[in-house]
Amino acid sequence: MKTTLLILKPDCVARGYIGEIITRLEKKGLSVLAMKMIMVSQELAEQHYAEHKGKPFYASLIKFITSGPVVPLVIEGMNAPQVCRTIIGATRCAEAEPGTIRGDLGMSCRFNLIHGSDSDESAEREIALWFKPEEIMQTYRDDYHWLHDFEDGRPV
Ligand code: DAT
Ligand code: MG
Repeated sequence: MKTTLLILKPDCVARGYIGEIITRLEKKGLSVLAMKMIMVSQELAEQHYAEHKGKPFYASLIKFITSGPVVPLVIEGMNAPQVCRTIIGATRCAEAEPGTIRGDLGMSCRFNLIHGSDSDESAEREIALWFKPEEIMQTYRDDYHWLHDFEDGRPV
């Protein structure tokens, strides 16, 4: 089991899709271990998007993510960072596969509804940035045996 950081962005919150997205995550078999609604400070936005500093879209990205309430989530599940990226879809919503969050719910690149950590390492860094350890709950789902099947220690 791994954890990842997702952020429901200001467009997602403003369009009333908090429930829709959390429902998709829960139905897939992922667990919400932490969740809150906050306004993002300039400092947190800059730390979170440090890898994009200097790119042409950086300033507008920071302006957007600090423009309204967001809902950061810590999500747990088997290979959670990778599985969540698959569920989220391609960065540009207009090009994202149908069935993905971005493919089903958006058209924009900047207003693409949701952030998901892009690797196990990013997930670890981003979770520490957005949540205190005491804000993160323990595993609680009781359907593990229906979601996962192993043979010789490997998932099948
Ligand atoms: P992702 O969110 O799929 O990991 P990313 O890390 O490459 O995408 O970029 C971070 C965010 O920046 C992305 O969700 C939307 C915005 N963005 C990326 N490329 C952009 C571009 N060419 N023009 C405008 N915004 C862009
Ligand atoms: Mg990214």
